[in-house]
Amino acid sequence: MDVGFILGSKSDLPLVKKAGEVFAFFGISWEVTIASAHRTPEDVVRYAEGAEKRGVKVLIAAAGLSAALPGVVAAHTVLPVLGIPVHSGSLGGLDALLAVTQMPPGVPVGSLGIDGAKNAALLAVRIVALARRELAERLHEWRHQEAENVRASRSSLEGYPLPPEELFRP
Ligand code: RP5
Repeated sequence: MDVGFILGSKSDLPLVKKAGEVFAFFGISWEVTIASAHRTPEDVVRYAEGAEKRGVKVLIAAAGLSAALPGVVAAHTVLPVLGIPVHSGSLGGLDALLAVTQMPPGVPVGSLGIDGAKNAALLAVRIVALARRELAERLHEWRHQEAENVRASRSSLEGYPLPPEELFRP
């Protein structure tokens, strides 16, 4: 199992779709569960403690409001933990962003942006790719394709004043 994805609530489920698309593209094996740092703390601890032994390489934890989940997971494992603050509540995810980012020294969580599930998945792929050559090659191809997509999008600028073409030649 490459990646374990933990959601603080069923209401965080839409984030999984974006990550799942990335994992499917790169052929990453993953699983997803719902466990809350505040409502089912024992389940969070059991899952985090067991992940390394089960062969999970990276954990992703997504939670909103006073988002303790990524930090609690990181406190119970030595696996890399990526935290996704979820857009929710009166503060629109700012509370979760601060909670996920401001971890005490010694308990690291790699915080993504608010609702940053796609980047969390891509970062997880990069981590897994450190030990998998074919995956690293696929990441290179993917990055190249992304650049080509941006270049191709310039054709939509027809009718606008454009800078000289040679500025963009290698
Ligand atoms: C957090 O509180 C969850 O991660 C969710 O983002 C937020 C709201 O949860 P629900 O009240 O929708 O279950 O624990």
